[in-house]
Amino acid sequence: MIIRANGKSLDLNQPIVMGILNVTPDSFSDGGKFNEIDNALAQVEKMIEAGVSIIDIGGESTRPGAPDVALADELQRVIPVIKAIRKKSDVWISIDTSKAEVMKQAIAAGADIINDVRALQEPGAIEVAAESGLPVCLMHMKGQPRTMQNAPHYDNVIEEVKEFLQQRITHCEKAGIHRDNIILDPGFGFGKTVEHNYHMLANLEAFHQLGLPVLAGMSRKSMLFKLLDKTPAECVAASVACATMAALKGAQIIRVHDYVETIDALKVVNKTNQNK
Ligand code: 7PJ
Repeated sequence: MIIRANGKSLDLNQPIVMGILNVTPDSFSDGGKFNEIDNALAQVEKMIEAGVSIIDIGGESTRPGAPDVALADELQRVIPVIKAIRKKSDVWISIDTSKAEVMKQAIAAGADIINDVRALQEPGAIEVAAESGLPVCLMHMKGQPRTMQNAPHYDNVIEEVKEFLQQRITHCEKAGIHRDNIILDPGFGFGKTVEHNYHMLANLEAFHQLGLPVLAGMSRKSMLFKLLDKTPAECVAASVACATMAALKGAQIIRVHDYVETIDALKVVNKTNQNK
């Protein structure tokens, strides 16, 4: 499998790393300040050097319990950063947003992938994505971030997530998004208990039945820090274990905070796979 955007192509025949860029503004700013942009550029340079394939930039916290973020705030956090990266590098950039206007401005600033935890269900999003011709990542979420962890229930989490993703694929294709431009994500931690998350990881192969690339994001999430009774930052080794398992189960894109450690682990996975 291969994805293409803006004259570039990305080979998905070996698992690649999507590195999470932290652009949360400091407490005295709404984002876009010089020192914040400088810090983002320094992080990106290190990520590229280490072998990260995609830089994921998000200005909306979708962590459990997080409040909604206003459009103006989200724009101010991400657009100057995307512009600054694009001035220096043609690295793949994904924009982690659900808002059509953020997508539009991010694309104009040089983003390559639309990564939407709401799977293009917000007003105007599917149209912007279709118009752009860019790859999109459709993620499953049950509920909304503020309340999604309040006793989520499924009769069969794998089947229900697959069913949702299949419906979104159909909607996207009807809206003019080419099937080759769709990436799927079961949405670890988004309206799922610890048990649901491990059931999805244990059965990750099931999502490949939809015939599209799979993205997995488990880095520092509650399925790890609740299990281990640690803080998210203490879950580096556990996050790498998840990335390794996801790669062994065929996930094409792994979204992580700890890119140095994850890239080492994936090199070992790839070397092993080449010796089958
Ligand atoms: C994900 C994401 C994920 C995709 C976040 C966090 C929450 N996008 N954005 N998949 N998670 N595609 O990193 O803890 O799992 S934000």
